[in-house]
Amino acid sequence: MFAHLQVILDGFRWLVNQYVSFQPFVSHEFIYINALLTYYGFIYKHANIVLFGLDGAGKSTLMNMLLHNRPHASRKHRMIDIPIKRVGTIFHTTHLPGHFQARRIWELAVPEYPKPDFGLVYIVDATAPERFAEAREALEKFLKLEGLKGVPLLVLGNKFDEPMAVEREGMVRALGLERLDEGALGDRPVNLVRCSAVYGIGYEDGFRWLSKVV
Ligand SMILES: Nc1nc2c(ncn2[C@@H]2O[C@H](COP(=O)(O)OP(=O)(O)OP(=O)(O)O)[C@@H](O)[C@H]2O)c(=O)[nH]1
Ligand SMILES: [Mg+2]
Repeated sequence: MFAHLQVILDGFRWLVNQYVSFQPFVSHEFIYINALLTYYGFIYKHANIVLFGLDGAGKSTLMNMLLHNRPHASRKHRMIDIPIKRVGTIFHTTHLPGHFQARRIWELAVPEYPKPDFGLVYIVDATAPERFAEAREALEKFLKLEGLKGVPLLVLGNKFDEPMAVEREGMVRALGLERLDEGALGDRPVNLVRCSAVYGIGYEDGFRWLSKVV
């Protein structure tokens, strides 16, 4: 029943989005109606996000789940401007590689100056506390970029299906995220959500939060 409603709602959304994209002129009423439809989730909001994290954190697994609903996809997907529809928002996603050498190119995914519709998703392996210091260092270095000033940051504590996964508070402390709240690395909305990319649990809440703050 719920699945049917979802299909009908998606169809209606599609129609409304077609109508909106073919509007020949923009009036005040049109902008007002647009805002209203976006607020109630009938028009997709657009946001650009960067998905990054250390090697092995679970980026590819998460992308496969988001795109194909399977943790391991046989098909390769592109890495730039991947549209992911979630919670009334189309997240145009750049998926960055995580191994040490590749981290040098992370900054290429960042605009020169901060953009209002930009967001960051940093994925951390919650079962690898021995790598939290490395994850924190890589994150702090990245957040110093001029183009990321004030940009919202969603941290996904991945693999919480594993019994040895570190609790949320432990991760917040180890990654220095309380310091972020205090504005130590620029005033930005920050949230840490635990998830399991393999089982498809938890990250939906994170994307819901992100869609509100970008
Ligand atoms: N238990 C568990 N394992 C996971 C989860 N997400 C990913 N993994 C496993 O972690 C390993 C690394 O996952 P990837 O998705 O390849 O990691 P990545 O971030 O893309 O790594 P790089 O491409 O090397 O940067 C794989 O063996 C996954 O199956 C999860 O939520 N739970
Ligand atoms: Mg990968």
